Amino acid sequence: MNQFQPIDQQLSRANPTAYGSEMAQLYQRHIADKIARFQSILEATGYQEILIGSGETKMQFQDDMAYSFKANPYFREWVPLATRAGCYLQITAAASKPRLFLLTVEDIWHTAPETLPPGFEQAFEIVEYATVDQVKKFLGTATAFINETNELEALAEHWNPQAVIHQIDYQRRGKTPYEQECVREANRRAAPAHRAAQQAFVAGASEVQIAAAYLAACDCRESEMPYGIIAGVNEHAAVLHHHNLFKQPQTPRSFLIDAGVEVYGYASDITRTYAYDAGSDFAAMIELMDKKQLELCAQGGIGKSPVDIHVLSQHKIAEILIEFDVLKISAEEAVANDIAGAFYPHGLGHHLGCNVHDKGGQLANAQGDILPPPEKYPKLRSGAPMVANQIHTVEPGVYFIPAFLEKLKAGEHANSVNWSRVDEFVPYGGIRIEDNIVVHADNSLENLTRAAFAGSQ
Ligand SMILES: [Mn+2]
Repeated sequence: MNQFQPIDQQLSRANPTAYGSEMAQLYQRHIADKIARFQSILEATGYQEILIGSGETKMQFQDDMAYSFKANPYFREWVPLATRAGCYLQITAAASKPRLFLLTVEDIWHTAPETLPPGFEQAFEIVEYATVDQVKKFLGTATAFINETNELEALAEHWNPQAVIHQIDYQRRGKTPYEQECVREANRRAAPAHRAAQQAFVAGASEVQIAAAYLAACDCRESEMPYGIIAGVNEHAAVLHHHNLFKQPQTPRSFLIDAGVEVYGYASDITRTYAYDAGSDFAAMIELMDKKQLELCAQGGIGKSPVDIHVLSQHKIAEILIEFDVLKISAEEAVANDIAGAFYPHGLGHHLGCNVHDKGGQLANAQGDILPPPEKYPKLRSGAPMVANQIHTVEPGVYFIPAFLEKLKAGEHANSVNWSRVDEFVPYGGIRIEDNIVVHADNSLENLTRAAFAGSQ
């Protein structure tokens, strides 16, 4: 694939025009679906209209440099203009087409702002404006205004009203076919970049060089990543959010990369782990983790509890540790006494969409009541039963984290662990494998990530 094509041609790979028009059609249906969902939000909350701002460019303190801009997720779920500041979208009870306000000022310093992909503009009545006073003239009387800043001077109670925010988060759990395709494409574009990163690791590159290889392969700037690239070589694979990438190359043993791609404001979120020596115990442990991860992926379904599947994943991690002679107890004991948790200190997964950690995973209802995580697993991001068309990540991990191991060694369960085996695995850091799964309305499961890797071979 030619890496140096604009995004719409890249999206189109095999047949650019056909893919582009297919996406435009999916988008029209997406907007029709969102209008219907927002009509019921207006009814439920008593507002006449909702106005969503994309946000403002932020300047660095005492400097004339701006931070890279990213439109907020409430705007991005409607409009794929992730890098365009100063836009507003107006959804009213009366109008069939939402009104999209685009800030249009003469500017010789910057290249022209991002525009909508071909065919997408039909979804809106587009109004170009230069000052917010012009936007204000279009506003009705009962407006909920959603934006980080309140330049339209909405009354405090109507600026980001929680009742509306909860409703939006709740409806967003089920993804439209267009949203699913965005995340699917974000997986397709990430798979070859993951391979490029793996090759750079095997060649002995530094973490910074590996990240550069990833960016080059998906033809993105770092500011376009849905989240900072995590690229941990050797012991760094045990640092769950290792963003502070090292410039010094290391003698390669193990490599964990957690990185996605963003397509039209939607993210993929993918983790892979590699061993340099294919004959090592660590390589065998990755292979077993891969098998267990696929078993966990198969557990999803409408009405299923992510908490139950997380508890199951704790058992599977314990089984891996037993298999490799790290634990000397049963899986049941390892989970009951939270010994497995010392090697696997995070949740199994989260909702995925235009937020990498999409909101709504803990919502019991549209009124914003929360289903709190169980006391034993306070870090779980999703407790609510799965719904149709939800996209979930499945990302079990096993790590040798010195701080946790020291606590375990000093505690009452120290004898449950074979410490010489632990010492052998510490230099490899850890393993995480993460896929993105759609729970379809017919209750079938689609693994977007495995399909993307299979398709990019
Ligand atoms: Mn994730």
